[in-house]
Amino acid sequence: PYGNNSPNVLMDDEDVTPSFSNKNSLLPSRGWDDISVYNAKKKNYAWFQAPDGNWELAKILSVSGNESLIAYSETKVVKVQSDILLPANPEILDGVDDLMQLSYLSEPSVLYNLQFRYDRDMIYSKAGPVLVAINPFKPIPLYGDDYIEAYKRKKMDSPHVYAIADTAIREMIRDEVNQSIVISGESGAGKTETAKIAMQYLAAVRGGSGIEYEILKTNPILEGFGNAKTSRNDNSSRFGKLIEIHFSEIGKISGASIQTFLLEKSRVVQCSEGERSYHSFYQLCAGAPPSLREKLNLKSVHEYKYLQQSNCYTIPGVNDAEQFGIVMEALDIVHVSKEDQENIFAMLAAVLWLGNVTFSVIDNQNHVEPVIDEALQSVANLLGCEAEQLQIALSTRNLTVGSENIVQKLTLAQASDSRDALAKSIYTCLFDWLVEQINKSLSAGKRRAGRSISILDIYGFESFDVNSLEQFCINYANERLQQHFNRHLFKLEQEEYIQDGIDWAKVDFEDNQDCLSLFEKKPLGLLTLLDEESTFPNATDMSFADKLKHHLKSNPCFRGERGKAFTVRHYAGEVTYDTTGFLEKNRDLLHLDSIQLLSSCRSKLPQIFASNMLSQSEKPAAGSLNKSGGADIQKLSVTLKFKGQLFQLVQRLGNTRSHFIRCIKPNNSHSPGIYDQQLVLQQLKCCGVLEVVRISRSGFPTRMTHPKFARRYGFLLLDNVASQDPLSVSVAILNQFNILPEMYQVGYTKLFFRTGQIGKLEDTRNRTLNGILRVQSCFRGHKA
Ligand code: AD9
Ligand code: MG
Repeated sequence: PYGNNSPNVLMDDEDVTPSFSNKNSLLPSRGWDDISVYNAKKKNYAWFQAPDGNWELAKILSVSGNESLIAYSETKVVKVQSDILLPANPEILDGVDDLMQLSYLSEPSVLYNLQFRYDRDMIYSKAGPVLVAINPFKPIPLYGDDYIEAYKRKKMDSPHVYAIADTAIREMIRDEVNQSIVISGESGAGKTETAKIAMQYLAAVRGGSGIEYEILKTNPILEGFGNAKTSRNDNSSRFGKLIEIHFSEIGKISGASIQTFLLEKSRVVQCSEGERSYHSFYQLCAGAPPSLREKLNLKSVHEYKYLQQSNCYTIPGVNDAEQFGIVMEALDIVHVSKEDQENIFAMLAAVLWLGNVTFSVIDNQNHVEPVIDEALQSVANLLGCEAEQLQIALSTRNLTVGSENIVQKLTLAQASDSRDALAKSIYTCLFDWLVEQINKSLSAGKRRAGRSISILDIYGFESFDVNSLEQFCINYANERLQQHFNRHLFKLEQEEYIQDGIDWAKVDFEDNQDCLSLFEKKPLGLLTLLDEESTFPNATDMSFADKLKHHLKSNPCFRGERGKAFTVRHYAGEVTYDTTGFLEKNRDLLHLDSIQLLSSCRSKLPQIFASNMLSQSEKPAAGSLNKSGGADIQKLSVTLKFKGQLFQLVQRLGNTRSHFIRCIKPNNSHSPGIYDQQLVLQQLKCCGVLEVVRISRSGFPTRMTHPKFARRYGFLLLDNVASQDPLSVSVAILNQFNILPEMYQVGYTKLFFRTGQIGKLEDTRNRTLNGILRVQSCFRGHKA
């Protein structure tokens, strides 16, 4: 019963209390305070932004006029303007599962709540419909069969990747709608691990035919060929990935298909100090058995120039030789034949040996010719061509001028470029071909009858000291995905209101359409201008930058900078791009001579690569001359191809119900237990978590079912209510506490409150409870 001051209510904390068992041990330590004082009046606490930028929970010692005297960080006492303080949430809300349950959704409250949980290894939290995952940088015991079983049987409901995957399965089956799990976050935040955890859940719960095992085995292969050690992550994915997992009509996994985005090409031929090239090279060199070593004329990693330049050959805690075995086994499982595996390894070795090809000057015009040595000979053997053929392809260009065929010699710089371009092309073609083989295996003989769940693991927003075309593409992709995110969540919010019969007052929300238009507008958008400039043979990065400044100067999302740079105002913050290398990277040319070389090789893969490249080309090569005076294959430019992929991706996601996971990296030192507020805050902004909070705050963020509300606050009622039904009790409470009509809405099943309203009720509830406790202890004292 409600409204009869029953002390039973004291026990009834289920709805807003954090879901951990031993609550006392979890009380935060506030240093200057003992717990009883802390419990008594949380109201006297507020958030204060200390001079170092960090938010501190401050105790308000006194207030006079609009100034407050506050104490924070154990020893510091200062006088501040009261209006810079932000209200702190009632203690009952410390560590809630879902940030939306917080009465005050300010930045410090959100940060504190996430930290409170993180410190207790509760790395998953919800922000409304979004799952926030903070990288623990250590193994945590939250995974495996027991947990999978618990989530499957709904015995656990605390936020988890498993819960998201489970919801996706249920909704796919119940509503017959395809689902997607969109994972984002910055490098090292845990996207790839999270994607694997989701895949494991789907496989465990919906497997059976054995295909799920194949699907899981694609991970070591793609990571081997597409991941590398960077300064920010020892296992950094250098490509974006969408895996669509198919389900049969009876809801079992029946196959999958993988799409990859924009593999970082440049890493094949250059990487910075302390980083590594793709794992596959090191794995091969460390793990190849003697017969294979001999066949490929394989040396140790230290012998290859492409691998030498970064001065980093190993990763602490990683055994490349062992990994090689794992990748080989996985290749077996996805039905890549032993022969093809050997072909793959031959291409890796060819790339490594290409890096060792050197040139000697042959005339006084600085023209060069490759030295015929072990390196050149090895490349020729591995590709299946003659050394002379390779020599010619690397040092000359064939031009057709009119009806005449002219052979032009290359300078050292031109020849080195053409060598590196060949190495990069071989590697990216190999990667694409491998993905194609995997897809064949995962879809072999299967009809696509049922439904699907797609998992997207794609690079998050990037902003470095120097940002180039890669960041330009990545950030553009993030703008697109952010729009999908906004629109999707906004729609979900709207649906919840409508379902509960709430008047859908238009909630104001900010879109990022302006920034997207800056990229996509025709003819005067960043992408079109870049493509246009890329087709002019005489254009330079400077002329491109000038063009942007000329045409886009009045766009509010754009700012021209000194020299060759420009700044874009992204939803996640401003990024300044340096156009150096933009045009060349965007053109991504490979000389026709190199393609012809590959197509004339005896080995299988080079021939396939050449024909794939030719079929991708947009225009016939003849007549298009580049700076080095050669004929090039004019492929679809990098950005145009990427834009096409991205449109298709967003369209595909648009046809699914999306579930979002935002991964957060709590520190830059990859260490467990360190929570860097500024870093976390920056990411919460970038991945739109604060925006979700904001969208919801502009509506009615706090929701509680009628019975829960009645149970929780009913005992505070002064008058008995005629009817004991939860709705009547709830309305009586609202009246008694003078909650203004514009501050809440009564839905069919829930009450919806504006920010801060529950806080008032909680305060009264706490005061009353403390009063009751004091009376009780007094009473016990008397008895004794
Ligand atoms: V990148 O953009 O591909 O550079 P990701 O994919 O976001 O990046 P990744 O999943 O590779 O990051 O995680 C980085 C490292 O964090 C992993 O290698 C693990 O050591 C660590 N990690 C991430 N998630 C977990 C986890 N749930 N439990 C334990 C984790 N460790
Ligand atoms: Mg990754």
